[in-house]
Amino acid sequence: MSNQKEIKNLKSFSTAAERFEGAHVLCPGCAHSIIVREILNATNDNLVVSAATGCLEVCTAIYPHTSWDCSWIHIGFENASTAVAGAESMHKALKRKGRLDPNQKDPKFVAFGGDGATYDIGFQWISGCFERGHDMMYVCLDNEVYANTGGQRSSSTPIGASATTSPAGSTSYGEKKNKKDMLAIMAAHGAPYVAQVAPNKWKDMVKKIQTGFATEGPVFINAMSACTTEWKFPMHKTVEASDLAVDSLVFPLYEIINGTELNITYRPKNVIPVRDYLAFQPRFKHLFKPQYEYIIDEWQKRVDAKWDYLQRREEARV
Ligand SMILES: Cc1ncc(C[n+]2csc(CCOP(=O)(O)OP(=O)(O)O)c2C)c(N)n1
Repeated sequence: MSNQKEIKNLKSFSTAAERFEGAHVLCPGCAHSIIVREILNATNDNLVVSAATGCLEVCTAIYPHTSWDCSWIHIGFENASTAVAGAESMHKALKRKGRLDPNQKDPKFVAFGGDGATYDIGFQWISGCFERGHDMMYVCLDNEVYANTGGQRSSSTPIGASATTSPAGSTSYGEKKNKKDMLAIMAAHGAPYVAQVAPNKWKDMVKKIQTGFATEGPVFINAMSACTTEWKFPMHKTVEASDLAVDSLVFPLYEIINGTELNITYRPKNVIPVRDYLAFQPRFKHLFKPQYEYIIDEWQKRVDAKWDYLQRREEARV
């Protein structure tokens, strides 16, 4: 079982013992740091953390400084998952051989990667860890772009977004493909727990992280991480961008248990149109030209259909 922190209110949560210190050079307004703080603040357990190459890693470990007040390793772009899986296996083996203090609680093993590291380049390693059933949590900081290297598209980049390798211009509306449904793919591994979270819905997020830590076996968390630099909204509007994402249902919040039981965890009182979400982010501004309006309409239809599907899955429990 995990050593869960009691969360009374936002003030007590935000001032809880810090294991992710303020000293980092992430962009002002970057959601990565909010998400990581929320995750680390959700537990009192010892942590073994790995970070794939990406914004989080380069900005939190500039030698000789570190933002991490816990065991932490930077590993290759592709294998943050296998690094903590290896540590978890070693911990198990040492325990079995009686070489660890039996009174010491087991640590939690957590890997962080961006969407480039998760949806694309590290995917086979993550899939392997989930197939082998390691007792670990993998968190994708999903900013829908390879932010650290200048904003190239990933398979998480949504259709119509202007990214440096899929730029909008006189003959292009930007990215041509729909975002990959990573949560469905990870649930299809039969993982005991997968969930989507967003930092603005912090209570929902903490609950899911605590559920994840209390779960035995591999846990996948897809965290929406609004990127002020690549989504091009003002840096003080990260929470507003995140609110628009969850209230438009572009990024619905739900969890899937054992690959089957689906629970929707946030139902907006007033669902806002997808176009309001898009209008907030200049990476989509060209979609408002008359010739590209159809992309917004199609997007709205997809969001409606997905929401309908999620609700039917929730009722059917399959
Ligand atoms: C195998 C490999 N390919 C490419 C790179 C170069 N690289 C380093 S960080 C990065 C972008 C990371 O993007 P993402 O995983 O989405 O995380 P973000 O920076 O957006 O948080 C790239 C392409 C690398 N270090 N290793």
